[in-house]
Amino acid sequence: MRYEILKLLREAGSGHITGVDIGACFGISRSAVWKHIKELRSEGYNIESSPKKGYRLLPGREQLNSFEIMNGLGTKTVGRGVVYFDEITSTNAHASRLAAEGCPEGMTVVAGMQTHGRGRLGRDWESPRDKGIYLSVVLKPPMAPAETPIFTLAAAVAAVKAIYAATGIRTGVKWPNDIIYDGRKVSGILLEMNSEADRVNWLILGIGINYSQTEDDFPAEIRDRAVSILSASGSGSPQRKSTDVQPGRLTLIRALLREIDEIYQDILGGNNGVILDEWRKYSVTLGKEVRFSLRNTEYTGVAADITDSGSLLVDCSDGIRRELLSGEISIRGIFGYSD
Ligand code: BT5
Repeated sequence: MRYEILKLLREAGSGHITGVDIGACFGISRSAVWKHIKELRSEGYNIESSPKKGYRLLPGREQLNSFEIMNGLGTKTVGRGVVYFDEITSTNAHASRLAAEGCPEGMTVVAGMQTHGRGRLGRDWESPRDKGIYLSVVLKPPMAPAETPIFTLAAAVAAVKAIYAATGIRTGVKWPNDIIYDGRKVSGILLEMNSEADRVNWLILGIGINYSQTEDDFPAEIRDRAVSILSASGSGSPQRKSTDVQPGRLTLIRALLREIDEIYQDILGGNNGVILDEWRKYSVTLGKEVRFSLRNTEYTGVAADITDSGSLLVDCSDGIRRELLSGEISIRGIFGYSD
């Protein structure tokens, strides 16, 4: 209810609305209106009250909550339901629980911090309070498990586009799940799946974006390989449009949900080719010298292309073209691989 009142105040712009009028809109008493106003204020909304004129919403700090994320989002699937937590273990873990309980497709979990943010293969994702974006989306595509790797690449494309749309910063994708700015990781993607042998039950698409960390906010082990949006935008880099004002996390989250939604509709419509082409466009991987290990053997080669299913093709120095379905690569010049 309080967010309905907020909506009304927002629609009134710089005008006032009396408690009586608000109460009449929702069939509640003036004192009930006052209770909701107090709650909104305690959340951080700047609401002026004048005995004669009523209430008025004044500009204030950006608020992150399910209402702000969903309001007027205009997506078909993603973010149709949003739950927001100030703190959670892991948005992916919570989204999995919601999916197991039968939540609708598109349900999105967003958090202000994660105590056990997950990376791939049991690794951690550093998720300090209010300094990053931590979100997970439940998807239920009608497809086989083998077709799902495209989702990691699709999410990477969505993240690059959303970061550019919201901040003007140009990032790139490192196969399979890293978003890179200036050789450092600004965002990572974690795709988790629950499936039968031949059918996906649900996917959890988790995205973490470093938003406002300074170098000191990152643990020493990753300080030289991690970067945040704000430190990137402060660098005066030519990779940034010069006219943009600093957006908040809310703008970026909404841009991200819209991009994921759009790309999800592409996947459902069988338009993987569009996604793969965009991925190629944003790639910092293709054409580069890469190193990887396969069944305990180290290889080097040149990343040649990605396949329709999202595997990486590498022309190895022994003359053989190898296909990587998943896993890890090092790219010369990124994350300290320089030998
Ligand atoms: C990833 O794993 O990059 C996937 C990260 C996904 C995080 C999101 S946040 C919302 C959702 N809920 C979750 O619980 N997770 C998802 P991986 O490729 O395995 O990279 C992990 C490695 O990146 C770590 O071992 C560190 O070396 C490094 N790392 C950890 N935190 C980082 C950060 N904040 N920024 C940059 N690098 C980081």
